[in-house]
Amino acid sequence: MMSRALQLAKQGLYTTRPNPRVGCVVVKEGKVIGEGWHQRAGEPHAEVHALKQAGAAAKGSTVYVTLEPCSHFGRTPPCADALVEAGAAKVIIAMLDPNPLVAGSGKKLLQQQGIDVEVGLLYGEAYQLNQGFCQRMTIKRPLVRCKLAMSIDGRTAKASGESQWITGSAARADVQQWRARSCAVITGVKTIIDDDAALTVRSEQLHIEAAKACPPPLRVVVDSQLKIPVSAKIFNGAGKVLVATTCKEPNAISRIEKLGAEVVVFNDTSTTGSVSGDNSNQRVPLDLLLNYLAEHCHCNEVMIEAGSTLAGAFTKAGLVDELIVYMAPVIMGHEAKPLLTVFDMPKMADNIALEMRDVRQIGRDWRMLIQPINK
Ligand code: AOF
Ligand code: ZN
Repeated sequence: MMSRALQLAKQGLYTTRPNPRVGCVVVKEGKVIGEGWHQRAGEPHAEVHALKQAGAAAKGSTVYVTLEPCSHFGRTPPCADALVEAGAAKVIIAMLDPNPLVAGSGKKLLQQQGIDVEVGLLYGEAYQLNQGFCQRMTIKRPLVRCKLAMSIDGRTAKASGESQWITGSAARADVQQWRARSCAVITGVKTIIDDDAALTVRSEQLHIEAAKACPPPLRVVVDSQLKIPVSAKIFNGAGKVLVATTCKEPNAISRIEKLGAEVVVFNDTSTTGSVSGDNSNQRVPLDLLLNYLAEHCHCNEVMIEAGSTLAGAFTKAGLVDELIVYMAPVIMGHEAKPLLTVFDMPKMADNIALEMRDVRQIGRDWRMLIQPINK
């Protein structure tokens, strides 16, 4: 029953943000009498849909829900109250809600009303589905995926910056599904200058139907000197644009704001976990950028689609939760740029150890899902 609830929750993979994906199953005498999942922020929660389907029969039922029922008035009223009113006898919860507005109080409310509550069934699966939401709530950082494409000789762009295209159309369409589930896509100003990337979701390339309903992701450019050209394609596509900079020059800032983009000025901390986006000395602090995206933009999952310098800096700083590496059967040559530019690692002991989580062929390329160990 909890597997079914998780399956239902996954139907909201592309659309619930910034809310978590949640599924619910109402069971009576061994039979499913109601099912539901949270579809979109602002709309009813999973429990409400499932209880509605069950109707009066929900009295005395057992309810399986993938996240602790809420106890607060947000955009919608508390689900814990709805469960009490419906007369649920038992509620089985996969994981507690890390949202400080809930965090155990939904469970407590149910118990105070005499409902039998169990927590932890299929916890691992439930956590994985909402890892980004959980990280935003607990460490104020979204789940960070870094997408990279390389040749078999480990190169990601020619010395000139040219990189279109290394992978085939099937791999590039696969990237679109990852974009569609992301709250934000992050790049560097160098990629904007070299590729004029729009970083939008191309719905014609989405083969998963549900992904087509995704809200357009926020597009973020790391540009410490505000060198982004006003003619850049990114200013025209669907979705908001945020430019992260260390430049405080009012004219340079208003030039970008006039295009409808938000400019966020960070203090240059020049720590190792930061990068300019254009090889200059000024540095946008990447950890603070991620904090900003979590706290102010409610980003649960973000995807980095950048060149080797910015991708390397995020990785070296330990800010990447998952690398998505596409490897194309092509050789790009010694002069071409490496997959990741990471400095100051002279010894084997300096290596960043990773683990392979999944490898599969997508069209003519290979896709590897790689995670830091212990993540
Ligand atoms: C549930 N069931 O299906 C979901 C929950 O603004 P609201 O009212 O939509 O509340 C959003 C918060 O509710 C969200 O941050 C999370 O803590 C919880 N999500 N809770 O009982 C659901 N989606
Ligand atoms: Zn709720």
